Amino acid sequence: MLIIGEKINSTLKATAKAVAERDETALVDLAQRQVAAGAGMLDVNCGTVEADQEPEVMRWMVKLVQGAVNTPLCIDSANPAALAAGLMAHQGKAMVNSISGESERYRKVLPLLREHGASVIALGMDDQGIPGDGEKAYAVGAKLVEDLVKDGLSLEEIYFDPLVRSVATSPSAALETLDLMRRLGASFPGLHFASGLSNVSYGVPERRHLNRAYVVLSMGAGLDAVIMDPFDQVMVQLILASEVLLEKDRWCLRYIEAFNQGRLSA
Ligand code: THG
Repeated sequence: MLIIGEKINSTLKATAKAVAERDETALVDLAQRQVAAGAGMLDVNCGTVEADQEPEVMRWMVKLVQGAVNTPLCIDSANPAALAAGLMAHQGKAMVNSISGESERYRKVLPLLREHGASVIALGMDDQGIPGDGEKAYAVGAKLVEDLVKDGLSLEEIYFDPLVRSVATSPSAALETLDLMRRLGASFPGLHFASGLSNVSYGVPERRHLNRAYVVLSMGAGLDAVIMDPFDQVMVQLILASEVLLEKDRWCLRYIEAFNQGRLSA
């Protein structure tokens, strides 16, 4: 499971402050602590700065974070110019968050992926928005994956995000997402799946329990990347345990490594 740490995102108040003040110490600390907590990749998003400054701030953040940790970055922006600046500054194979089946987004992001050899999170939506029913969601997802492969990406470079809705307003939302991942995974062997957790539990108290159960169930359906708070060590422990049970961590090697680092207690 690829844990993509979500904390270097200026929608978070503390991160917005660090970005606004160009506080390198605070951002380096956030990067290093997320990696120590189990993140294998870090999302970098500075979407709250002025649009005309976003490319320059993204370039600065990518260089700063890559100078502090060895993990690759997930360059996250709604602004293609900021994605381009981040990719230009990035060393090694980056991930882009995100492309989708929306025609303008697709047209603007695809060339960046090809130029920089980046992998990508592909959001399961198109010009009609997020599909409302399972059949439509499969059709939109399959078309997006087929288009990306036709346009030169390999299945291994695509992380499909099924965009789970909240169970508070859609009781079948989690089940539909699991079904979508199973179906797309069967149709496209090698395709990866990524998900954020901010939506599934929206509007429900003590969200962390739902988020943790959702990740475990999703791993059973093929989820292999998650954008999450790595400081939720219970979540990290459940992920490590699920990898053993799903034979993704044969002989418990990573589980025991985490134990030896003292990361399985408490
Ligand atoms: N899929 C993809 N990208 C995504 C998401 C996704 N990017 C955004 C989001 N979902 C993942 N990133 C975050 C970053 C921070 C928080 C949640 C998700 C967060 N928010 C606080 C909270 O929920 O309590 C509120 C802000 C604050 O504390 O200041 O922690 O699904 N492809």
